[in-house]
Amino acid sequence: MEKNSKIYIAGHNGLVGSAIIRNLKSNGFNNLVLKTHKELDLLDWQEVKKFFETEKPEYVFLAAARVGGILENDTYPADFIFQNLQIQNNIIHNAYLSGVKKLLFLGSSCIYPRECPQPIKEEYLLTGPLERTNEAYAVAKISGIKMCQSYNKQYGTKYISVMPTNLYGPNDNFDLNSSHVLPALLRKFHEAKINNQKEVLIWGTGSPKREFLHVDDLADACIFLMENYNENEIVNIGTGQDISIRELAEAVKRIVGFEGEIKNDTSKPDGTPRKLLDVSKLHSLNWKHKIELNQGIKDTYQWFLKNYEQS
Ligand code: GFB
Repeated sequence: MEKNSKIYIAGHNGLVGSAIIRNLKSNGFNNLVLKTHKELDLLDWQEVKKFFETEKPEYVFLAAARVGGILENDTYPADFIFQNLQIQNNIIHNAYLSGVKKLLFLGSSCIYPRECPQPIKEEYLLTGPLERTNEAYAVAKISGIKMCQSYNKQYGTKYISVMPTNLYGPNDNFDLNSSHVLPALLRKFHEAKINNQKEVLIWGTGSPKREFLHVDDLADACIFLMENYNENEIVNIGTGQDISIRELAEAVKRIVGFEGEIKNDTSKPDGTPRKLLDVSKLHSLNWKHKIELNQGIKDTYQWFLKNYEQS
Protein backbone atom coordinates (compact mmCIF):
# COMPACT_ATOMS: atom_id res chain seq x y z
CA MET A 1 0.00 0.00 0.00
CA GLU A 2 1.22 3.50 -0.85
CA LYS A 3 0.57 6.33 1.60
CA ASN A 4 -1.97 7.80 -0.84
CA SER A 5 -3.58 4.48 -1.84
CA LYS A 6 -7.36 4.61 -1.61
CA ILE A 7 -8.29 2.36 1.32
CA TYR A 8 -11.85 1.50 2.31
CA ILE A 9 -12.39 0.37 5.89
CA ALA A 10 -15.81 -1.28 6.15
CA GLY A 11 -17.07 -1.07 9.73
CA HIS A 12 -14.91 1.90 10.73
CA ASN A 13 -16.95 2.80 13.82
CA GLY A 14 -16.59 -0.63 15.42
CA LEU A 15 -13.95 -2.01 17.76
CA VAL A 16 -11.79 -3.40 14.94
CA GLY A 17 -12.44 -0.83 12.20
CA SER A 18 -11.71 2.13 14.48
CA ALA A 19 -8.41 0.54 15.55
CA ILE A 20 -7.42 -0.06 11.92
CA ILE A 21 -8.08 3.63 11.18
CA ARG A 22 -6.00 4.79 14.16
CA ASN A 23 -3.12 2.64 12.94
CA LEU A 24 -3.38 3.67 9.27
CA LYS A 25 -3.58 7.37 10.16
CA SER A 26 -0.63 7.19 12.53
CA ASN A 27 1.39 5.52 9.76
CA GLY A 28 0.63 8.35 7.32
CA PHE A 29 -2.03 6.73 5.11
CA ASN A 30 -4.02 9.70 3.93
CA ASN A 31 -6.67 8.49 1.50
CA LEU A 32 -9.11 6.56 3.68
CA VAL A 33 -12.69 5.99 2.56
CA LEU A 34 -15.16 5.84 5.44
CA LYS A 35 -18.93 5.54 5.24
CA THR A 36 -21.31 5.57 8.16
CA HIS A 37 -24.20 3.11 8.31
CA LYS A 38 -26.52 5.98 7.31
CA GLU A 39 -24.42 6.82 4.24
CA LEU A 40 -24.02 3.23 3.09
CA ASP A 41 -26.17 0.26 4.10
CA LEU A 42 -23.89 -2.74 3.63
CA LEU A 43 -26.90 -5.07 3.61
CA ASP A 44 -28.13 -3.40 0.43
CA TRP A 45 -26.66 -4.88 -2.75
CA GLN A 46 -27.50 -1.86 -4.95
CA GLU A 47 -26.00 0.65 -2.53
CA VAL A 48 -22.80 -1.37 -2.14
CA LYS A 49 -22.51 -1.87 -5.90
CA LYS A 50 -22.91 1.87 -6.54
CA PHE A 51 -20.39 2.68 -3.80
CA PHE A 52 -17.67 0.45 -5.33
CA GLU A 53 -18.39 1.72 -8.87
CA THR A 54 -18.13 5.35 -7.77
CA GLU A 55 -15.32 5.23 -5.19
CA LYS A 56 -13.18 2.45 -6.71
CA PRO A 57 -11.12 1.74 -3.56
CA GLU A 58 -7.76 0.01 -4.15
CA TYR A 59 -7.61 -1.80 -0.81
CA VAL A 60 -10.41 -3.04 1.45
CA PHE A 61 -10.38 -4.00 5.13
CA LEU A 62 -13.62 -5.95 5.69
CA ALA A 63 -14.20 -5.28 9.39
CA ALA A 64 -17.97 -4.74 9.16
CA ALA A 65 -19.95 -7.49 10.84
CA ARG A 66 -22.83 -8.24 13.17
CA VAL A 67 -20.92 -9.19 16.33
CA GLY A 68 -21.66 -9.87 19.96
CA GLY A 69 -20.89 -11.96 23.01
CA ILE A 70 -22.03 -15.45 23.81
CA LEU A 71 -25.63 -14.57 24.78
CA GLU A 72 -26.19 -12.24 21.83
CA ASN A 73 -24.93 -14.93 19.42
CA ASP A 74 -27.13 -17.56 21.06
CA THR A 75 -30.25 -15.34 21.06
CA TYR A 76 -30.11 -13.89 17.54
CA PRO A 77 -28.63 -16.61 15.28
CA ALA A 78 -30.81 -15.62 12.32
CA ASP A 79 -29.53 -12.02 12.45
CA PHE A 80 -25.95 -13.23 12.79
CA ILE A 81 -26.06 -15.59 9.83
CA PHE A 82 -28.13 -13.38 7.53
CA GLN A 83 -26.41 -10.05 8.17
CA ASN A 84 -22.88 -11.42 8.08
CA LEU A 85 -23.44 -13.40 4.89
CA GLN A 86 -25.13 -10.43 3.25
CA ILE A 87 -22.44 -7.89 4.22
CA GLN A 88 -19.55 -10.07 3.12
CA ASN A 89 -21.25 -11.24 -0.11
CA ASN A 90 -21.99 -7.64 -1.07
CA ILE A 91 -18.49 -6.38 -0.32
CA ILE A 92 -16.44 -9.29 -1.65
CA HIS A 93 -18.32 -9.63 -4.92
CA ASN A 94 -18.37 -5.88 -5.59
CA ALA A 95 -14.67 -5.65 -4.69
CA TYR A 96 -14.11 -8.23 -7.42
CA LEU A 97 -16.35 -6.41 -9.95
CA SER A 98 -14.64 -3.07 -9.35
CA GLY A 99 -11.09 -4.47 -9.46
CA VAL A 100 -9.95 -3.99 -5.84
CA LYS A 101 -6.20 -4.79 -5.63
CA LYS A 102 -6.32 -6.53 -2.28
CA LEU A 103 -8.90 -7.27 0.42
CA LEU A 104 -8.49 -8.43 4.02
CA PHE A 105 -11.40 -10.38 5.51
CA LEU A 106 -11.75 -10.61 9.28
CA GLY A 107 -12.94 -13.97 10.56
CA SER A 108 -12.95 -15.24 14.13
CA SER A 109 -11.45 -18.02 16.24
CA CYS A 110 -14.97 -19.48 16.66
CA ILE A 111 -14.74 -20.90 13.10
CA TYR A 112 -12.76 -23.85 14.48
CA PRO A 113 -14.36 -27.07 15.76
CA ARG A 114 -15.44 -27.00 19.41
CA GLU A 115 -13.31 -29.96 20.43
CA CYS A 116 -10.18 -28.95 18.54
CA PRO A 117 -6.73 -29.98 19.76
CA GLN A 118 -5.07 -26.98 21.45
CA PRO A 119 -3.41 -24.73 20.43
CA ILE A 120 -5.53 -24.47 17.28
CA LYS A 121 -3.67 -24.62 13.99
CA GLU A 122 -5.14 -23.04 10.85
CA GLU A 123 -5.43 -26.48 9.23
CA TYR A 124 -8.03 -27.62 11.81
CA LEU A 125 -10.74 -25.64 9.99
CA LEU A 126 -13.68 -27.89 8.99
CA THR A 127 -12.39 -30.95 10.83
CA GLY A 128 -15.29 -31.26 13.33
CA PRO A 129 -18.59 -29.88 14.69
CA LEU A 130 -18.81 -26.22 15.81
CA GLU A 131 -19.69 -24.72 19.21
CA ARG A 132 -23.50 -24.49 19.44
CA THR A 133 -23.74 -20.95 20.92
CA ASN A 134 -22.08 -19.30 17.93
CA GLU A 135 -22.63 -21.74 15.11
CA ALA A 136 -24.57 -19.28 12.92
CA TYR A 137 -21.84 -16.64 13.18
CA ALA A 138 -19.11 -19.21 12.60
CA VAL A 139 -20.82 -20.62 9.49
CA ALA A 140 -21.10 -17.10 8.02
CA LYS A 141 -17.41 -16.44 8.73
CA ILE A 142 -16.37 -19.78 7.25
CA SER A 143 -18.36 -18.85 4.12
CA GLY A 144 -16.44 -15.58 3.95
CA ILE A 145 -13.11 -17.41 4.08
CA LYS A 146 -14.22 -19.86 1.39
CA MET A 147 -15.53 -17.02 -0.73
CA CYS A 148 -12.16 -15.23 -0.61
CA GLN A 149 -10.32 -18.44 -1.45
CA SER A 150 -12.74 -19.29 -4.27
CA TYR A 151 -12.40 -15.85 -5.84
CA ASN A 152 -8.62 -16.13 -5.63
CA LYS A 153 -8.78 -19.51 -7.35
CA GLN A 154 -11.28 -18.63 -10.07
CA TYR A 155 -10.54 -14.94 -10.67
CA GLY A 156 -6.94 -14.55 -9.50
CA THR A 157 -7.87 -11.98 -6.86
CA LYS A 158 -5.73 -11.26 -3.78
CA TYR A 159 -8.11 -11.70 -0.85
CA ILE A 160 -6.62 -12.77 2.47
CA SER A 161 -8.46 -13.93 5.61
CA VAL A 162 -7.30 -13.51 9.19
CA MET A 163 -8.69 -15.22 12.32
CA PRO A 164 -8.42 -13.07 15.44
CA THR A 165 -8.83 -14.47 18.91
CA ASN A 166 -11.14 -12.73 21.47
CA LEU A 167 -10.56 -8.97 21.18
CA TYR A 168 -10.94 -6.03 23.55
CA GLY A 169 -10.02 -2.35 23.74
CA PRO A 170 -11.33 1.17 23.04
CA ASN A 171 -14.74 1.48 21.32
CA ASP A 172 -15.84 -1.94 22.55
CA ASN A 173 -19.49 -2.61 23.36
CA PHE A 174 -20.09 -2.32 27.13
CA ASP A 175 -23.76 -3.33 27.07
CA LEU A 176 -24.17 -6.16 29.57
CA ASN A 177 -26.51 -8.28 27.44
CA SER A 178 -24.76 -8.07 24.10
CA SER A 179 -21.07 -7.54 24.95
CA HIS A 180 -18.16 -9.94 25.18
CA VAL A 181 -16.80 -10.97 28.54
CA LEU A 182 -13.99 -8.46 29.07
CA PRO A 183 -15.98 -5.23 28.60
CA ALA A 184 -18.86 -6.81 30.56
CA LEU A 185 -16.58 -7.55 33.52
CA LEU A 186 -15.06 -4.03 33.48
CA ARG A 187 -18.52 -2.55 33.66
CA LYS A 188 -19.84 -5.01 36.26
CA PHE A 189 -16.90 -4.56 38.65
CA HIS A 190 -16.91 -0.79 38.17
CA GLU A 191 -20.62 -0.49 38.92
CA ALA A 192 -20.32 -2.87 41.88
CA LYS A 193 -17.51 -0.71 43.27
CA ILE A 194 -19.33 2.61 42.98
CA ASN A 195 -22.59 1.11 44.31
CA ASN A 196 -20.85 -0.67 47.23
CA GLN A 197 -22.21 -4.06 46.15
CA LYS A 198 -21.05 -7.14 48.04
CA GLU A 199 -20.68 -9.39 45.01
CA VAL A 200 -20.37 -9.57 41.23
CA LEU A 201 -22.01 -12.31 39.18
CA ILE A 202 -20.01 -13.79 36.33
CA TRP A 203 -21.69 -15.99 33.75
CA GLY A 204 -21.08 -19.72 33.61
CA THR A 205 -18.67 -21.76 35.71
CA GLY A 206 -15.62 -19.52 35.17
CA SER A 207 -13.62 -22.53 33.99
CA PRO A 208 -13.61 -21.88 30.19
CA LYS A 209 -10.33 -20.49 28.95
CA ARG A 210 -9.97 -17.63 26.50
CA GLU A 211 -7.12 -15.83 24.75
CA PHE A 212 -7.40 -12.04 24.69
CA LEU A 213 -5.74 -9.67 22.22
CA HIS A 214 -5.78 -5.88 22.41
CA VAL A 215 -7.45 -4.48 19.31
CA ASP A 216 -4.50 -2.12 18.63
CA ASP A 217 -2.30 -5.21 18.29
CA LEU A 218 -4.89 -6.78 15.99
CA ALA A 219 -4.97 -3.65 13.79
CA ASP A 220 -1.19 -3.67 13.60
CA ALA A 221 -1.22 -7.33 12.54
CA CYS A 222 -3.90 -6.68 9.90
CA ILE A 223 -1.93 -3.86 8.29
CA PHE A 224 1.25 -5.92 8.49
CA LEU A 225 -0.48 -8.84 6.73
CA MET A 226 -2.12 -6.59 4.14
CA GLU A 227 1.38 -5.42 3.22
CA ASN A 228 3.31 -8.67 3.61
CA TYR A 229 1.06 -11.72 3.22
CA ASN A 230 -0.20 -13.04 -0.11
CA GLU A 231 -1.11 -16.69 0.51
CA ASN A 232 -4.53 -18.28 0.14
CA GLU A 233 -4.44 -19.93 3.58
CA ILE A 234 -5.96 -18.25 6.63
CA VAL A 235 -3.75 -16.79 9.39
CA ASN A 236 -4.47 -16.87 13.14
CA ILE A 237 -3.91 -13.66 15.10
CA GLY A 238 -3.47 -13.93 18.85
CA THR A 239 -1.00 -13.87 21.69
CA GLY A 240 -0.53 -17.62 22.15
CA GLN A 241 -1.54 -17.34 25.84
CA ASP A 242 -4.90 -17.91 27.50
CA ILE A 243 -6.46 -17.62 30.95
CA SER A 244 -9.64 -18.92 32.60
CA ILE A 245 -12.66 -16.64 32.91
CA ARG A 246 -12.29 -16.90 36.70
CA GLU A 247 -8.68 -15.65 36.45
CA LEU A 248 -9.80 -12.87 34.12
CA ALA A 249 -12.48 -11.84 36.63
CA GLU A 250 -9.85 -11.77 39.41
CA ALA A 251 -7.61 -9.55 37.25
CA VAL A 252 -10.42 -7.13 36.38
CA LYS A 253 -11.52 -7.01 40.01
CA ARG A 254 -7.99 -6.07 41.09
CA ILE A 255 -7.57 -3.41 38.37
CA VAL A 256 -10.95 -1.81 39.04
CA GLY A 257 -10.40 -1.96 42.81
CA PHE A 258 -13.54 -3.88 43.81
CA GLU A 259 -13.30 -5.57 47.18
CA GLY A 260 -16.34 -7.85 47.26
CA GLU A 261 -16.82 -11.43 46.13
CA ILE A 262 -17.10 -13.11 42.73
CA LYS A 263 -20.10 -15.44 42.31
CA ASN A 264 -21.14 -17.62 39.35
CA ASP A 265 -24.41 -17.50 37.42
CA THR A 266 -24.50 -21.03 36.05
CA SER A 267 -27.82 -20.43 34.28
CA LYS A 268 -25.68 -18.72 31.61
CA PRO A 269 -23.70 -20.76 29.06
CA ASP A 270 -19.97 -21.48 29.22
CA GLY A 271 -19.55 -21.89 25.48
CA THR A 272 -16.39 -23.43 24.07
CA PRO A 273 -14.19 -24.89 26.85
CA ARG A 274 -11.02 -23.52 25.26
CA LYS A 275 -9.92 -21.80 22.04
CA LEU A 276 -6.25 -21.00 22.17
CA LEU A 277 -4.84 -20.15 18.76
CA ASP A 278 -1.57 -21.52 17.45
CA VAL A 279 0.19 -18.36 16.30
CA SER A 280 3.39 -19.94 15.01
CA LYS A 281 2.55 -19.01 11.41
CA LEU A 282 2.18 -15.34 12.36
CA HIS A 283 5.36 -15.43 14.43
CA SER A 284 7.24 -17.02 11.54
CA LEU A 285 6.21 -14.02 9.42
CA ASN A 286 7.88 -11.85 12.08
CA TRP A 287 4.88 -10.33 13.80
CA LYS A 288 4.25 -10.56 17.55
CA HIS A 289 1.78 -8.78 19.85
CA LYS A 290 3.07 -5.93 22.05
CA ILE A 291 0.33 -5.19 24.59
CA GLU A 292 0.20 -7.60 27.53
CA LEU A 293 -3.20 -8.38 29.00
CA ASN A 294 -2.73 -6.67 32.36
CA GLN A 295 -1.70 -3.38 30.75
CA GLY A 296 -4.40 -3.72 28.10
CA ILE A 297 -7.11 -4.13 30.75
CA LYS A 298 -5.80 -1.09 32.66
CA ASP A 299 -5.85 1.06 29.50
CA THR A 300 -9.30 -0.15 28.50
CA TYR A 301 -10.61 0.62 31.99
CA GLN A 302 -9.30 4.19 31.64
CA TRP A 303 -11.03 4.44 28.25
CA PHE A 304 -14.24 3.14 29.78
CA LEU A 305 -14.09 5.70 32.61
CA LYS A 306 -13.65 8.57 30.13
CA ASN A 307 -16.36 7.39 27.77
CA TYR A 308 -18.71 5.87 30.30
CA GLU A 309 -21.52 8.40 29.72
CA GLN A 310 -21.65 7.50 26.04
CA SER A 311 -21.36 3.73 26.39
O1 GFB B 1 -16.75 -13.19 25.46
P1 GFB B 1 -17.88 -14.13 25.41
O2 GFB B 1 -19.25 -13.52 25.44
O3 GFB B 1 -17.80 -15.03 24.11
O4 GFB B 1 -17.81 -15.13 26.67
P2 GFB B 1 -17.17 -16.42 23.63
C1 GFB B 1 -16.63 -15.77 27.04
C2 GFB B 1 -16.82 -16.53 28.34
O5 GFB B 1 -16.98 -15.60 29.41
C3 GFB B 1 -18.04 -17.45 28.40
C4 GFB B 1 -18.07 -15.97 30.22
O6 GFB B 1 -17.69 -18.64 29.06
C5 GFB B 1 -19.03 -16.65 29.23
O7 GFB B 1 -19.99 -17.45 29.90
N1 GFB B 1 -18.60 -14.79 30.91
C6 GFB B 1 -18.56 -14.59 32.27
C7 GFB B 1 -19.25 -13.75 30.37
N2 GFB B 1 -19.19 -13.46 32.59
C8 GFB B 1 -19.62 -12.91 31.42
C9 GFB B 1 -20.33 -11.71 31.12
O8 GFB B 1 -20.70 -10.92 32.00
N3 GFB B 1 -20.56 -11.45 29.81
C10 GFB B 1 -20.16 -12.31 28.81
N4 GFB B 1 -20.41 -11.97 27.53
N5 GFB B 1 -19.51 -13.47 29.09
C11 GFB B 1 -17.84 -15.38 21.38
C12 GFB B 1 -18.70 -15.81 20.23
O9 GFB B 1 -17.76 -16.50 22.19
O10 GFB B 1 -16.54 -15.06 21.01
C13 GFB B 1 -18.56 -14.92 19.07
O11 GFB B 1 -20.03 -15.91 20.66
C14 GFB B 1 -17.13 -14.50 18.79
O12 GFB B 1 -19.08 -15.58 17.97
C15 GFB B 1 -16.38 -14.11 20.04
O13 GFB B 1 -16.44 -15.54 18.14
C16 GFB B 1 -14.91 -13.85 19.81
O14 GFB B 1 -15.68 -16.36 23.61
O15 GFB B 1 -17.75 -17.57 24.37
